[in-house]
Amino acid sequence: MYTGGMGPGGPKKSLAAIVFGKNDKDGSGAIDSGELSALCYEMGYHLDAEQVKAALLLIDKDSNGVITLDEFEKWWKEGGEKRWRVQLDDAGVKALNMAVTHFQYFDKDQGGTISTEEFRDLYSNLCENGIIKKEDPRTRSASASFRGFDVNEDGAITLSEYIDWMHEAGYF
Ligand SMILES: [Ca+2]
Ligand SMILES: [Ca+2]
Repeated sequence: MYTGGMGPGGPKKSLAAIVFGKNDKDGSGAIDSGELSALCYEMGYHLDAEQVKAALLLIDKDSNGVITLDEFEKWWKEGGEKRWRVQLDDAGVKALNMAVTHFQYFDKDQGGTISTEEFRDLYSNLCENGIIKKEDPRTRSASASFRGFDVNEDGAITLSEYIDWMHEAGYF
C-alpha cells in the first residue's frame, strides 16, 4: 500500500495531504473554488461553475468558503464513487441551492445555525413539503428529528449538518 512516505527520516504525509498541497496553488493553506475546480478537472471530472459551488458546499464543513486540510482529508477518505457524489446534476444543484435558501430563511436571527426554537418552524415546513415523514419514528417529532440533524450534538444545526442530512436522504 502506498502510504505517501517521503523516504527515510522524512515526514510522513498522507496521500490526501500530498494531493491537497499540490492543489493549494497559492499556498494559502486551503483549497478555494478555483483550486477545487482545477483539482476535479485533473481527476477527470469536469464541473461547471455551479457544480463547483455545490461541491464546495458539501465538502466545506465549517462553511467558511474554503476547504482546509482537515475537511479535505475527510472527503478524500470516502474514496471512489462516494467521493464524487459531490458532483451534482442540474436538478441536484438546484435542490441544494434551495436547501441553502431554506436554511437561511428559517435561521431567523441570521446566527448561522438553526436553534431548537427555529427548528420548530423548519420542521413543520419540511413535513408539509413531504421531506420529513411523521410516520418514521426517527422524525416523528421536532425534537426527535433535531437529533438526527445535529450530528455533533451541540444543540444547533449548522448549514453543513443540514446539507449533509439532505444529501444522505437523497434530495441532491
Ligand atoms: Ca489556496
Ligand atoms: Ca472550511
